[in-house]
Amino acid sequence: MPAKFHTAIVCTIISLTIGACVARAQQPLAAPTPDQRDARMKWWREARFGMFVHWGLYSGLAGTWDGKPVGTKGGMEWIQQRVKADTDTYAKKAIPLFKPTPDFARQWARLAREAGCRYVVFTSKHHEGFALHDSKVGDYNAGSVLHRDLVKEIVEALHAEGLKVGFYHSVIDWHHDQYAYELSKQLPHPLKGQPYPNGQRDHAKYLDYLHAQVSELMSNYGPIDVLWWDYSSQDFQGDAAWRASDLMKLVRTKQPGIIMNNRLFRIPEAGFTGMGTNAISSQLDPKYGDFITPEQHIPATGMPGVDWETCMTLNTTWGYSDHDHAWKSDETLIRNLIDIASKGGNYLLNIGPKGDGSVPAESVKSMQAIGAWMKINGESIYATTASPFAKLDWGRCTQKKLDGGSTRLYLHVFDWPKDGKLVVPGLASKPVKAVLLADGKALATSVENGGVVVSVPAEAPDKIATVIALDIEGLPKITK
Ligand code: H79
Repeated sequence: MPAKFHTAIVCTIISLTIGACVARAQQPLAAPTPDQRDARMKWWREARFGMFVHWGLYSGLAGTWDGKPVGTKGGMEWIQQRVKADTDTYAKKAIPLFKPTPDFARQWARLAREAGCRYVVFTSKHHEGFALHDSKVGDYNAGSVLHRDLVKEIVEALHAEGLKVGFYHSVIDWHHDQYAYELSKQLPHPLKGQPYPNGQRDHAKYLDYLHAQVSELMSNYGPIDVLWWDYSSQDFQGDAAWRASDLMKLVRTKQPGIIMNNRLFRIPEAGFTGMGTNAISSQLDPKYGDFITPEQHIPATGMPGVDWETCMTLNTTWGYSDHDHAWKSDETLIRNLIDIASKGGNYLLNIGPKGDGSVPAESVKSMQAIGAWMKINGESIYATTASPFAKLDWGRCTQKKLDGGSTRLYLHVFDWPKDGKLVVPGLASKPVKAVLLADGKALATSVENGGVVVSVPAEAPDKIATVIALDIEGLPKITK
């Protein structure tokens, strides 16, 4: 073959290949079909209960700055912003206090499994900007500072306990010297209102860094199940703020099965009606994310057709504080989990480990109490769907379809009946059998005007929530 001709063919092949690559890179990822979405959401919809972990440099500071408590309430993961510290001052104080023990991750993983959580979402980077992985595109990360890859340690420990893994990743960044905080009036930054200390900033450079770190996180730790973005404001969101569509495309290309929340955006189509963390709308176009995230708040009703997850603290802070003692009771936590499941949502419950990675004793106790309840009653939570009843005076209900077309209703009783009769009002379906999950004993059922009645023991077997599994014929028929 003449050399010139050969070169021409090679050039054509190269340019066709490059052309195809460019064309592919510019194509938006095809929107998932409903079946594809159902397939990737399946495990998450069945899981119902996850553990959130907020852990970073703020954890060692523990809510104290210059020897004084910064407050007794509220998010101490925001301490850098609360005391208005620039990143160097903050890092100098915080880094010496961040001393992870060798086996901290195993403790988290065991606790999550013991609590009955099916997945764990932890902070790969919070607003402070310190990344827990060994990053090659910066020096403010665990690899550079501690010579450890904490993300790797955590992912391995979670997998060893059979848990699904999620990364919480903050797009807000109080460290990076090109993060142009003046572009948003609404998003927080410790230096807000002050001129940039290093002259003009080029936000595009920060975005390159953000995308590069996310690319590392999506490439180096095997399959990751959740990406939990945090967060956008109405005046700074989406493509303009984060090149969000490209970022989501990058993630999905590397992790085809991952699910992501909606917080790269803050528009009604993406599930937001305003800036409040409870300002949620029950609409979500999947191009903006897979689920919406009411924060510190349980919606009044379910949101059929929209996947949602309430995230909540055990006291009032996400990041560890020595000064926050406002712990929620076991009753509140267990009933919250039930309430959320009865509305078809997930509960992502937070622990804030200390600077050495150990979990506060109060949090261990609470998670274990939930675990003890779940051990007996877990089948009334996992893989259930929302209650068919609009309201039940004595508690909540979840349900599951059984083989053969019947339905199991899980009756979660908060207020035990005094007369030994639990009335399921308006239930017109024929009862088949009823069982107390606490001891597996069968309970008598009868049909009385206005509903099905289950005969129950005089005393509640569980003061917090006793569960009765009531099997009925067919799908639930409810008359009021
Ligand atoms: O990571 C956690 C919070 O730090 C983060 N999202 C959860 C999962 C978050 N960032 N901003 N917001 C939540 C909304 C703003 C909440 C605020 Fe506050 C209430 C800002 C000031 C009062 C909570 C308490 C954060 C700082 C103090």
